[in-house]
Amino acid sequence: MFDDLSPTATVPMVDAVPTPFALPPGQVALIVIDMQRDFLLPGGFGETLGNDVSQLAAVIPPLREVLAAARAAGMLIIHTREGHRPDLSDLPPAKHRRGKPSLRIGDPGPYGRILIRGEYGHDIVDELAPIAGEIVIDKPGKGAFYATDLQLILDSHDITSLIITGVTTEVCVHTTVREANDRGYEVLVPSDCVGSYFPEFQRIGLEMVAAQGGIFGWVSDSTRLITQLRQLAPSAV
Ligand code: C5J
Repeated sequence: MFDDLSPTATVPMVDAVPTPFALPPGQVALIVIDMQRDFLLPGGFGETLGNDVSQLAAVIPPLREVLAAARAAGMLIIHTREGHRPDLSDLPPAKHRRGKPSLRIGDPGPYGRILIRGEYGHDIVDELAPIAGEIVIDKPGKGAFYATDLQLILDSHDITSLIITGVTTEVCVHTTVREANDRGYEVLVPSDCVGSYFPEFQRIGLEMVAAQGGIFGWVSDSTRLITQLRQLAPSAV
């Protein structure tokens, strides 16, 4: 599946499909999409909708390792959380009407009001909690660029390439990958660091990213990515 390649001295190259993916030093950011308790925890909102949350929980260990390697490399790290203001003033009626009538955004859920900022369920799981210096973007939509200052933050840091991780593969990850691609960013998706409640959506979602010569971006995995992230760490120079 992956091409053999020789890393260059200055720009680590991640073994990926359809071609190796460059990690230009200082120009890559790690984006962690919506690793929130509402989506991931047993007994949470995701599970109450009938989803198998173990499919998403499997993302946590490899993503934790990628996060640690990105931190060691001094990379810009951005976490997102999908959610809305307590008064629902940023919730379009069309989005509010979606889902089961008994469990809509803003309703009381197992971990507080569903997808409402400030509630326990809206926050990021403990294993991947942001640390000081990392950016947290609260987004009202599926894409991380929509109605947020993500583009401004990336421009301010001279970022050209993104490693996009998180959940769910076919919804918020895919929307963000597509938004980023249209804005001219090169995007890598590590396959085991994104997750879907539906195995077929996971497989097809990843295939869609790298299809047609990388129509939306590149796909690799955490092991291959971490090997090259280590080349970026100050101690490796
Ligand atoms: C969904 C997301 N699935 N973060 N949100 O509604 O993918």
